[in-house]
Amino acid sequence: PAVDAKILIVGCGISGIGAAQRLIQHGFSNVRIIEATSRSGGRIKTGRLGSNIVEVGANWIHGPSQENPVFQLACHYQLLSKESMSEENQSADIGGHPPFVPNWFSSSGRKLDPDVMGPAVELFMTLFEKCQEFHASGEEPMPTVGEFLKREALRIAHEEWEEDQATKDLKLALLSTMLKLECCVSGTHTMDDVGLGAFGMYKTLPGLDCTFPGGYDGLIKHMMNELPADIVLYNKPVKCVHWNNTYKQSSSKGRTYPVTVECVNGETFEADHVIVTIPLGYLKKHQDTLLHPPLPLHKLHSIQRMGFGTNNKIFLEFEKPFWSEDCEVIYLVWDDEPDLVDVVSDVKTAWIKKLFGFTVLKPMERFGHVLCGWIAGHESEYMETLTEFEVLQAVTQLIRRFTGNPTIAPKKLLRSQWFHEPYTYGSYTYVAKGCSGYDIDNLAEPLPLPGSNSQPLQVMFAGEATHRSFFSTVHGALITGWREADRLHTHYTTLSGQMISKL
Ligand code: 6YU
Repeated sequence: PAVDAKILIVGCGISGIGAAQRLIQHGFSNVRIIEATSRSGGRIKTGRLGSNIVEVGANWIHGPSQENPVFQLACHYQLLSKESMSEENQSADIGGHPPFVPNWFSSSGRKLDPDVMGPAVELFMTLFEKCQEFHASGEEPMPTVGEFLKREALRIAHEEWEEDQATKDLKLALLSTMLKLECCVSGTHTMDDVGLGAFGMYKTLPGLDCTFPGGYDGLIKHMMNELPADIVLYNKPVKCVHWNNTYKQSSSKGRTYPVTVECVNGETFEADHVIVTIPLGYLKKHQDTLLHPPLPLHKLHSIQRMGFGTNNKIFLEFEKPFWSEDCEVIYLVWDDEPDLVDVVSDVKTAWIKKLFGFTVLKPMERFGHVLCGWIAGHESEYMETLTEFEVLQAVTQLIRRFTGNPTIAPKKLLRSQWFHEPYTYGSYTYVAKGCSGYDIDNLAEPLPLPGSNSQPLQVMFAGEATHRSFFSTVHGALITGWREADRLHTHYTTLSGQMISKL
């Protein structure tokens, strides 16, 4: 390979770090990462709630088993518990939905009966799995996941449920809660925005989802330690990537480079190749100015079509638990929602109704009594505009109402604000209504397009949004970084092969 090729990576999230690591392994020595913020890790962001380590961004290794490169690295760096690494955990195939032990509370302040609620959850899961099958079968009975789930759930409830109306309504209200949960999983405002036919493109890997006891950022630290110390230029937001020799620099001496990266502060960096790992949320916002010449139309359209939504967390610490000892997830069921809704009618007054419930941070010996509330969509984006105190008040009121206990008061709160992160603009990618795998391929396609006479692979694209089946995950992002590094390696190996054969 031409080890002196000058390569710039924009963004120091896991995909950018992965790309740098792989390029260096391939023998490229002229590699730099340009990062807008003062830290590496991007959407992997470990924070603190008092003395507790909490994940503001990515939470789990989804599908921790041998095929998952994040799991492999985490094992290599010894960052996981023995239990997470056990054969038993690796072989558990749970289709992306960990079997959490639930507690259900209703808005009238009652704890709900698991025997009554359980079958409603099972129905939801069965329908949800059905949604994932349409991709392979090629049919799409409805345009979106939300519409399909609602139609089928209401039909089955009407035809098969035999309880009294009040119990039926409560079970349907639980399905509204489940829809709100799926909004968090998919990172969307409503499941009515998620395309049904493409939904099954997302692939789950075997393994019981696990966390990093010392924080997800331990993975970032270990990976960064293996890179040259000065590889990252921090606090340098990139304004524009000029390609095809369109940036004329008076100071250019010696050889010329096809690409110039221009930062917001006016600094410029020249390169043979640039790997852009910027999140889709940022690309959507700056799609017209981030590249010069601008992105080709089909790429722009795919950026517009793909979905990128917000999912936020609200961590709360309590003196003592109001949930049962074995409880792993708390569902909040609104009595007045039997019509399967996953959006609120008035965001300003009712945003809190979008919070589906809480996961319990375990083990208790380490965390004490800490819950993580989950909220997606426009309601979540509105929550970000409120003060921490206002959020605390709203959540306290909510918990008091659902438990019927007017004295419960969280001790501490920490929430994420991913929509207001200027270099992310949301949480992660979903396949919106009308999207297909081709949109993801378009996003990942390097510039210039095939058939052009100019120098190939000037601008390349990595990041979670560019992986067909693992979008929205850390392992997906990592694989795309490696993919682009390998693409350059293959390019130069082929080139040198051609030169040798000419000699
Ligand atoms: C996972 C999980 N997880 C929760 C929440 C969030 C995410 N994910 P990065 O953004 O990291 O890096 C880009 C860098 O570029 C960044 O540093 C920027 O500052 C920089 N940059 C931007 N603009 C720039 C500019 N102009 N100039 C210079 N630099 C610039 N993933 O595996 N497990 O539990 C979760 C979760 C709240 C926000 C997650 C999870 C997603 C991952 O965090 C994310 O994909 C990667 O970190 C992205 O890395 P990257 O390098 O691409 O970008 C069936 C079905 C449905 C499908 N959905 C399945 C559900 C699975 C998703 N679950 C997620 C859930 C949680 C809870």
